Amino acid sequence: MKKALITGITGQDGAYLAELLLEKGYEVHGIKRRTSLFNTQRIDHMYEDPHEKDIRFKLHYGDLSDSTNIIRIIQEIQPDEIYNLGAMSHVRVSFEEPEYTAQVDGIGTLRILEAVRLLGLTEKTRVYQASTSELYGGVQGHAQSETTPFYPRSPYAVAKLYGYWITVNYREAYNMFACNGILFNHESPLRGETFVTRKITRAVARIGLGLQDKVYLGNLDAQRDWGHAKDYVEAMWLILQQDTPEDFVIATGVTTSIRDFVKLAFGEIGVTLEFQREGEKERAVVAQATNPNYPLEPGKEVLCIDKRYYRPTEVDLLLGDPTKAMTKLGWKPKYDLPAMVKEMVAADIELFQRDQILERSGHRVLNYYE
Ligand code: NDP
Ligand code: GDR
Repeated sequence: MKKALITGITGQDGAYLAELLLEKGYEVHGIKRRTSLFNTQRIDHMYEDPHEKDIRFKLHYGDLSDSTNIIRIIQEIQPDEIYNLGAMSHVRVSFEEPEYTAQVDGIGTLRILEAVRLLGLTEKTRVYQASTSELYGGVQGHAQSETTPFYPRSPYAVAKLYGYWITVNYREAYNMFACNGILFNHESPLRGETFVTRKITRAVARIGLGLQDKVYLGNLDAQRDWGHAKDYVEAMWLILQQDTPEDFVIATGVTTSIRDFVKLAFGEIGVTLEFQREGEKERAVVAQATNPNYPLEPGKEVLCIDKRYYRPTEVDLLLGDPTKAMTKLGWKPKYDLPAMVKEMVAADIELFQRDQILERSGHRVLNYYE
């Protein structure tokens, strides 16, 4: 039985990847951080009582900022594959926590690679590094591929640039099977609530159900190449199953603005929007609402801009060229954007219908607008 270790197992990708590897018969180990409240909601359905025998899903306390802990865990597990998904993954927050981001996203990657080397596992253990389209940042004007030069535009992207190159360096210096997946944005109902897609689908559900008045967003002109996390974790696994270690861009090859994502998401509850601009200010109001379950009044303001969500340096457009992955890995996404938006809005409606019931029976339901 193959053993895999996943850092970031409590995150969106960690949860989908753990599911995939369990399905494939792996013993799955994950590193979770100690938090004052439980942080395992995304993986609770896979939980197995550690007191039982022969369990295939095991969690270990750990943190990418602590090398001794990383070395101990890797020594204990002797994994065949490590997926380094743990990161401070929010681009805007990285401007507020630049040093921590560098520690975890940059040096954290080194800690994993160096642990494998020190423990004499370079021939046994394959390493996947979660690299990102943010590496391209300021490179605009054409589809970004494995040969496009990088131009990071945030502390997050600069930290990930180190992670990318240290992975390439360990591959070349020590002949390790260490690979970068340069993944473009990927989303799902498990996406963190403060990333723009999930923030929008949550808001659509809540506004439709009468639980929220409007949503505040930042730059609506940015364009992203959005795929589904379920498709993308499959690519991670494929990257580590090849005969030779290589880096791959994983993307859909289609880019969409935030504004168009908003329109698609509101479309899911039968609401058409009119975007209005007055000088620098932009807002969106309901033009038409056709679904009687979500009876929003025409003219109701549902979206405003808050400059707080702008970034000191923005990445205006990301568009990936997944030709290499499609040809060499045989990878092909199953979801397109409309199908993914449909799934995300439906999941948030289900989630907030539960909140509606709780609210109606007198419970206070928390809402985060960030
Ligand atoms: P999430 O933010 O959902 O998950 C991040 C994970 O990292 C969580 O499990 C988090 O733990 C963990 N983590 C954070 N800090 C530390 C730390 N100091 N030590 C150990 N673990 C830590 O991210 P995604 O699942 O979306 O992304 C997975 C990886 O892929 C990340 O590295 C991200 O940067 C990268 N990536 C993501 C893309 C995307 O579009 N989703 C695109 C390209 C790359 P906790 O739950 O406790 O917070
Ligand atoms: P990104 O994702 O920065 O691409 O990083 P995010 O969803 O945060 O932003 C995408 C774009 O939307 C614009 N935007 C807003 N963003 C947020 N979060 N909140 C808002 O209110 C808002 N309004 C507009 C942003 O300016 C940006 O242009 C994600 C993360 O998963 C990274 O870890 C990963 O590496 C990259 O994708 C690929």
